[in-house]
Amino acid sequence: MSVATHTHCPYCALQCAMTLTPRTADAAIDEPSLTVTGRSFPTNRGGLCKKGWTSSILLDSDDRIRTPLIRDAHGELVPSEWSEALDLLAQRIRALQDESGPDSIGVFGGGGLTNEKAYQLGKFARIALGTSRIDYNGRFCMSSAAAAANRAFGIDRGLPFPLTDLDGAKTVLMLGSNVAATMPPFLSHLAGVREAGGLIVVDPRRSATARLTEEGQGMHLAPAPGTDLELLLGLTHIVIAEGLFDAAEIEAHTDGFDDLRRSVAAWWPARVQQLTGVPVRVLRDVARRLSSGAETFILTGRGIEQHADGTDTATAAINLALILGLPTRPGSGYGTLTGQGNGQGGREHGQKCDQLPGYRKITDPVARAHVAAVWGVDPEDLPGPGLPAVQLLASVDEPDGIRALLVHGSNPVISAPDAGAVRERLGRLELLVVCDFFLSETAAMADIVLPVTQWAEEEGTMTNLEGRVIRRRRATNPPTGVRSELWIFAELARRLDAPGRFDVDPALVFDELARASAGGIADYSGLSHDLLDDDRDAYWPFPIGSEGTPRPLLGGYRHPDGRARIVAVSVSERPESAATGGELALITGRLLEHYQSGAQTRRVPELMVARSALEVTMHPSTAADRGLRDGDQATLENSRGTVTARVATSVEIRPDTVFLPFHFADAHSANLLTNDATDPISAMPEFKTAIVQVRAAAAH
Ligand SMILES: Nc1nc2c(c(=O)[nH]1)N[C@H]1C(S)=C(S)[C@@H](COP(=O)(O)OP(=O)(O)OC[C@H]3O[C@@H](n4cnc5c(=O)[nH]c(N)nc54)[C@H](O)[C@@H]3O)O[C@H]1N2
Ligand SMILES: Nc1nc2c(c(=O)[nH]1)N[C@H]1C(S)=C(S)[C@@H](COP(=O)(O)OP(=O)(O)OC[C@H]3O[C@@H](n4cnc5c(=O)[nH]c(N)nc54)[C@H](O)[C@@H]3O)O[C@H]1N2
Ligand code: SF4
Ligand SMILES: [Mo]
Repeated sequence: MSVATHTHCPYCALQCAMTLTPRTADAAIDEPSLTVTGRSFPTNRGGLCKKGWTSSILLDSDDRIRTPLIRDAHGELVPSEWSEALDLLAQRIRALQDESGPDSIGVFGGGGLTNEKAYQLGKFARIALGTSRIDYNGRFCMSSAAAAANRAFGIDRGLPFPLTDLDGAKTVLMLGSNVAATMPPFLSHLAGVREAGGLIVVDPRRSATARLTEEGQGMHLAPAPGTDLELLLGLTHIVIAEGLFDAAEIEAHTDGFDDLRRSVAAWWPARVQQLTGVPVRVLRDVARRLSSGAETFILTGRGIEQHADGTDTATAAINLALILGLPTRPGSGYGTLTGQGNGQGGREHGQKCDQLPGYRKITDPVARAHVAAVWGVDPEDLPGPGLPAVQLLASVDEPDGIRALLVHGSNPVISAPDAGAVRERLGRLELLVVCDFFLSETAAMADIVLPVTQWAEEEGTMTNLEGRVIRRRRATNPPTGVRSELWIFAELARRLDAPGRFDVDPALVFDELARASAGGIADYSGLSHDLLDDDRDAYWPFPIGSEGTPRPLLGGYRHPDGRARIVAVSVSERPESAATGGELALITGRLLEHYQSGAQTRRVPELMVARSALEVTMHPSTAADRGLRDGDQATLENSRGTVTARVATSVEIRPDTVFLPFHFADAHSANLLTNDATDPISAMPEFKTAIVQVRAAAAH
């Protein structure tokens, strides 16, 4: 292939548009075989971050797995033929299921899979394996925001408006999101609000995004970690007490305001200041600014969502937006910033344990009948709801739990909470199968590893953070020995005598997905690969004959009665209580240079030069109290694990808080310290705050 290919970045949900061009004949031999250039598109406006620029390097990486690997009698992973690996896998699945039933096999998917792969994985689990035990890493990512949006609006489309709507904003409240590091080209959409002095960032750290509020461009609020719910209840209290809400909108389009009013009555500003550390004056300024009537957005990120009360915190943000009338006001809005490349599509097509394609509920008889008809099976044969991610992984230890796990697009040994326990559990599985391009830390533990195609080697679709469905295009041939996941599903389905079709051509799988989604909340039935090939603005819902829906809430909320639900929420006890005796709150998050578990970006030399080792950010006074200085090695410890990191002192973090990114492995893995307590509604784990002791590392 010699022509330029228009596609999108393999990493995050901004899905920046890029062009891939084959290396010219006179290029240096160490140049990647495909050159990346940014492409003009409404979301990224030609911009890319470092990860995007360097993404094509991994296509040529020497680290790629090029044959299936099977663990031999000596415990070594050895290369095998595809037929041998697939025969063995099918035979072991059958044996386990004969003994312990279909639910003995678990499936763990990912929000980076294309819509086609995510759909086919859900179908494969339900009708080829017949298991209910499927969930995915989006549980760690978007589940709290999704649960809150479904409950309030009757639809979970992360941003229910195009990103370009933000360009005209006068006020943007960003809660727990650090887009300057996590989606750099996004910043072009914040230029207007910064100019207007209205960017308000809520983060216990002075993050790169919080710094954008300097020089009169906005405000940075640094509440104590995990007190965002208190903060939001306090802001809502002020809006109600000062009569700043939109009474007509509340009356016309929402239910539940009276409960909300009662529930925030006791959240006086002084009390909120005491709990969060945010001054009353600032709380009042923010509440008034949000109520000014100008173009205003409330946006949430993982900082407020990845908590054991994440759904309620996201709900509190939505309630505030609802009483200000933002979601239905053109030029204003509420949204959550979806993270993974296909974090939006990945949560619509059936990877979730309680879900069928089209964002349908697996417990709904009508949904079951519709999807079963598309799949050519009896609705009675579809399993019921399974277990969400943390509980799915924990079930390894239960009598009727999973005995095998198939992993597609995740590296849970690094990215799951309480990762030490997760590693032990995966070690106790009788069969661990990982599909990946690289021997990730999870793949390295597997009994069978199957090498799959990377983004530029396959066709497909992704749904970006705006709910816009875009085309991923093949720009190069995969290395010999590597297969597509769709092919793997088809081959295994055949060996397992599965009913229904398992197409290998992504365009055909998309057509089936479209039919399965028809009439569902996330309706893709009017779309096809052909139709998407001209880069049209295809926002779902996109039923047959429609032009798509860029702003699904402007026509009314999506509950059957067209009204939004204001759900009064209250503060519950934190899984780990306030720091005493020198304990500190550990918050976790991301660095610009690395992506997620780092399985990909730790293999990019340029990114490793920039960031190769784990650093713990702490206040100079916190460091000094422990006899630590910049550059020293520190040990972070709690009942779950121990991590070592280089100390980076910074006045840009609260003295009671330390920060770790979660991209690194072994003794540098932040998740050795995190808590797997989960949100009762979304099953989101408490990634963002854990309690740790910090001391100088023993000298070697
Ligand atoms: N470079 C890079 N970009 C990415 C990714 C990546 O791994 N690397 N991953 C992608 C994915 S999947 C996702 S989900 C998104 C995530 O994107 P973001 O949500 O922007 O990322 P995080 O760094 O996880 O969290 C954001 C901020 O939350 C803050 N925070 C921590 N605890 C709290 C708290 O209790 N309250 C508040 N208010 N803030 C808190 C952290 O200090 C951090 O600055 O990024 C996407 N983009
Ligand atoms: N402490 C802490 N932990 C966190 C978070 C946090 O903020 N703090 N954030 C959480 C969040 S938001 C997320 S999204 C998770 C993400 O964490 P993970 O689920 O571990 O995500 P990745 O590192 O992207 O793992 C993807 C793996 O799949 C491979 N892969 C990529 N594309 C494909 C594909 O198409 N098919 C297959 N088979 N493999 C593929 C990659 O090579 C990589 O090994 O981490 C969560 N963990
Ligand atoms: S912001 Fe996200 S989509 Fe854009 S280049 Fe960076 S990683 Fe890729
Ligand atoms: Mo995520």
